[in-house]
Amino acid sequence: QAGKIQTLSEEERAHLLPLLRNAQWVETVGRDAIYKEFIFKDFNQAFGFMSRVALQAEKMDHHPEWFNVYNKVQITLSTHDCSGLSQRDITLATFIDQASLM
Ligand code: H2B
Repeated sequence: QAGKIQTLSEEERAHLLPLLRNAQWVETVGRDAIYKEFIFKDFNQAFGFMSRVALQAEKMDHHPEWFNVYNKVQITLSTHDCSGLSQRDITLATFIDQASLM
């Protein structure tokens, strides 16, 4: 219905999930979410990346679940408002991949 965020349809998943997999995002087991691990040169690079993602997440009002140790950042994306994967996760994943290359 209009105005309410929806999980991705089967058709959208069939199209999008292979693209995400190519970009090293994987579907999580037991939960409708996607996951990716990023490795940087050092903590400074990792935290610079996290800062770029944080500003965009706040702009989108869509926030990652993430875990950082030194140069490693593990990210899970899912939409709490619909208890699953939505277009917002795809949009944020695309931004995150770009931000990881800067
Ligand atoms: N982030 C994520 N990942 N999923 C959400 O459903 C979500 C969010 N909802 N950030 C937003 C905030 C909502 O709780 C606020 C009230 O707009």
